[in-house]
Amino acid sequence: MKVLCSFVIASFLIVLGNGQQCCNDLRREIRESMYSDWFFPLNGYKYKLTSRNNNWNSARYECYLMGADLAAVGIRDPEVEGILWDEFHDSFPWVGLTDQAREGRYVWVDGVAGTSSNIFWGPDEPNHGAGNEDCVNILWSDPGISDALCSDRLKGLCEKKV
Ligand SMILES: [Ca+2]
Ligand SMILES: [Ca+2]
Repeated sequence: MKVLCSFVIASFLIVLGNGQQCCNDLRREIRESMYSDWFFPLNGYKYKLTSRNNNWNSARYECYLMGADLAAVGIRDPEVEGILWDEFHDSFPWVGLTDQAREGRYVWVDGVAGTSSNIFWGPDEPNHGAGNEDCVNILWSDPGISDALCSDRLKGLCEKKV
């Protein structure tokens, strides 16, 4: 199995190695992923949890210190969100979405307005289940995201361009 996987990856790299401009970014991303502790879903971004549990704002700051921000681009894409859920839901980390400025008006940390076509909530979310829940994390129990108290202490899911 390992040999087969190596063969498939090697073949893939050879195909990518034909110099086509379209493949250069992906090729670089695959190479970098081999020597990195970040997670690469091959969407042009990489992902990593913060080292400590913290409130939403402090988790975001820890991402800044790594040249990143809380995850937004990948969480807006249902396919990538599913991959990130598989990888990180055990830690149910913070992501880059909040309605702290105005209740019910969700804004992504990169400035994109949250809408029903770019927010993929988990079942029965958002529900203000513990009170005034204004910050968003990956839902532990089901694929999707959830509103939670911004003061909850969770890891942050950081996102950085490759
Ligand atoms: Ca809210
Ligand atoms: Ca909730």
